[in-house]
Amino acid sequence: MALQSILLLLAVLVIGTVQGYVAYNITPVYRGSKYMVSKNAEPFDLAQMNGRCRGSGGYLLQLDSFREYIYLKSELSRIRDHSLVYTGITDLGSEGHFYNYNDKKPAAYLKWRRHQPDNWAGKEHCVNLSYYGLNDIDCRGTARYICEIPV
Ligand SMILES: [Ca+2]
Ligand SMILES: [Ca+2]
Repeated sequence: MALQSILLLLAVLVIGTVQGYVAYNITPVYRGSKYMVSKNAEPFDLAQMNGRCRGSGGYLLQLDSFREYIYLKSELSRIRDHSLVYTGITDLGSEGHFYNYNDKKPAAYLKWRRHQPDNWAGKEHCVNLSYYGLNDIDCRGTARYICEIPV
């Protein structure tokens, strides 16, 4: 029994360190979607992270309404996560016109933080979500991200 326990522990450790393994906080289902917030900060890449979300049947977060924004705020608060998470909203290639990376449709709802978006230094084309709202930010930052999974 002890040996089995040790083997199980080893298996968990090995699987946990395999490249590409990502741990998520997963929210309850809300209005037809659940949300997965990655637990670890890492260098962000729009295509790569959206690909991971797609691998789970979803896409990087698209905000559709004030209610969805309020729900996500409360969930981030519940999992004690007040830091920044990248969304799938971007204005890459169309400065000032924000759209969803996954489906390329215009962003349906944008709840900006005060004084944002500012396209600071002319290089902020991704969007992160915090408790205080959205902010445009450099796509090459290091942070976590949030997937939306229709269920
Ligand atoms: Ca921009
Ligand atoms: Ca900004």
